[in-house]
Amino acid sequence: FLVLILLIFLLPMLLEQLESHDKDHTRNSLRESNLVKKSLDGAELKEHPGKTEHGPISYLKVGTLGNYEPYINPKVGPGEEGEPVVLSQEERGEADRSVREYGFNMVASDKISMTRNIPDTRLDECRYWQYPAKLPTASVILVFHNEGWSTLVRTVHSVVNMSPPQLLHEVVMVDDFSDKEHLKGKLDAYMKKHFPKIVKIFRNSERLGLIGTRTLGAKYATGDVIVFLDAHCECNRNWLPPLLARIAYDRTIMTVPTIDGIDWNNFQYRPVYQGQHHFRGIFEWGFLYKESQVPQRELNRHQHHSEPYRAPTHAGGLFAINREYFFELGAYDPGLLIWGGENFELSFKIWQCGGSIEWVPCSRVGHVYRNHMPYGFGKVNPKIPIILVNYMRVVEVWLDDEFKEYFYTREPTIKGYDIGDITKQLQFKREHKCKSFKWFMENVAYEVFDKFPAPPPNVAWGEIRDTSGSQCWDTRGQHPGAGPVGLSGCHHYGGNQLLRLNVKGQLAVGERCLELIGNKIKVAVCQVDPTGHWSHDKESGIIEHTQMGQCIGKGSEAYSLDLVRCDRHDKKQKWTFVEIRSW
Ligand code: LR7
Ligand code: MN
Repeated sequence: FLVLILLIFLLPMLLEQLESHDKDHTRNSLRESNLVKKSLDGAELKEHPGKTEHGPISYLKVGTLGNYEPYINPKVGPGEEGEPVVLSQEERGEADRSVREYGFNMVASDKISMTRNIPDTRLDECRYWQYPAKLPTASVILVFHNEGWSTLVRTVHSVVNMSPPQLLHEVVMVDDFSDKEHLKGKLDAYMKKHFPKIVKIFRNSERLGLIGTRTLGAKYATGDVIVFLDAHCECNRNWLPPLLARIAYDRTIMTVPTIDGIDWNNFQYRPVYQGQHHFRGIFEWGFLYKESQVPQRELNRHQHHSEPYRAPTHAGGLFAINREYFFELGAYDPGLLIWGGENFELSFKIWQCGGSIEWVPCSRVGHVYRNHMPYGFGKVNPKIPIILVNYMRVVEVWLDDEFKEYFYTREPTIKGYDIGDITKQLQFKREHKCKSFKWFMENVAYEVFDKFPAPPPNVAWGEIRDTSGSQCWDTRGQHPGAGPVGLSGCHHYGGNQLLRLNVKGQLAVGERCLELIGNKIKVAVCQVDPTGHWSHDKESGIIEHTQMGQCIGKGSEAYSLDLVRCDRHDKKQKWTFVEIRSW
């Protein structure tokens, strides 16, 4: 009887083995697109015999197709199959509190199994790719600062469950000086119990920020490839081999998975996109990260829709890179602080110094986008956002002079700021004979100018103050098309009160422009052809909408701005641009 039971259990695996020998010869070299032409019915792949009740994964389909397809038992429970979690009315209060503390709803997350199933969001094609059985090993690095318990722990489970064991060298967790109790002894004990061999925990003795902590994690790691993930991710089917395969082919390729969304409130797992169009990472001239459809010029290089494609940059958090290559590049610039801009630094460095970045459609990982950022950055100079300082370091090292100006036109307040020593970075660039930013723009990021043309030089910028000097134009954080721009007390911090008028007559705030809609000034998406209708007369102070032949004056209602008949002597129409450089 026992033998019979055993046989029932083992039979599928034996069959699998036979099948794998049979199909081995179809494995192509990596150099060519290695999609299996022989039709393998999708259903055949999905249908696994031998369901067991022993947890989510009953057996692993490794080596057969070179496509790691863990058999996943269907489960029922909150959040299973990536469905949204529904909370009761009584749970709302605690849920809201957790959102304030973590930027996501931990009450919802806590209800979900650590090993929940998520939908396979890959393109159908992805199931037919062959990956070599021998690939470099991966150290998955998770840095974290005051993360919630279940989101962090679920990330670890999902990495371990969804990675072929022979390829997952270790999971390196680096605690960036968290002060939450659950991230101390409890975390150590949990990992020791569940993943005694594979998970290693390190702790910073001071807050280094995510950038410095990632570099440290890379130093602790001993696998061939380092794979960074945020500490609130869920890996999807066969996420790892496609990332490693390209690095195995060329160690100077950095690979980026396709990032699906996980809702911060109900933890629903949503594919970022499905079907026809691929997207890739670009930027505008203030270095806000953007994604846009992959241009035809890149698509022309490919045979198959699900092939990895080149991208100028990436969001920052989730990527794989050969560990030694990462250090040959000097890791991240150690002068970058806490958060932001590191994605551009690494991307420009890689591309300009001979490497490349590829986005991999067949590798999918879910990321919980926060509702808000729950942690502070500390104070370097309270008046200057750390991110701007980081951007400026990247700009000063990697951009050519003409492109640097685009950045300073867009972010005039930072120009001239002392960003510290960048001689090491510049020396690296020289010694490695890295290519110019112009080369990068022409050969890699060539669609950027179509979307974000060079910003015309500013004729005036700063706060726009009234005659009393205490009231300033303020977008009040309005989104395009929403409520009107008005006045509020001048705060001298820039942000929503920092306006720029350029030679083309555009009046801009950050990446947005101000347009007259009806008779109100509203925030709008800037036109790609950078022309506008605004002018400012320094002497009289009038701001005119030249097309309408009318001016902007203090409105009838308090703190409002109205379109009025131009009068050079009207105090209500007298505006002064006051530049702010406050360090
Ligand atoms: O001081 C800190 N120390 C840390 O260790 C601050 C954060 N962290 C940890 C944190 O716990 C998390 O694990 O660093 C990781 C990233 O921080 P998040 O999740 O708060 O950042 P984010 O997802 O809002 O922001 C994106 O941009 C960052 C800064 O440039 C990083 O590159 C993030 O990794 C990046 N996230 C992604 O790319 C995920 C996908 C899409 C987006 C946006
Ligand atoms: Mn994140």
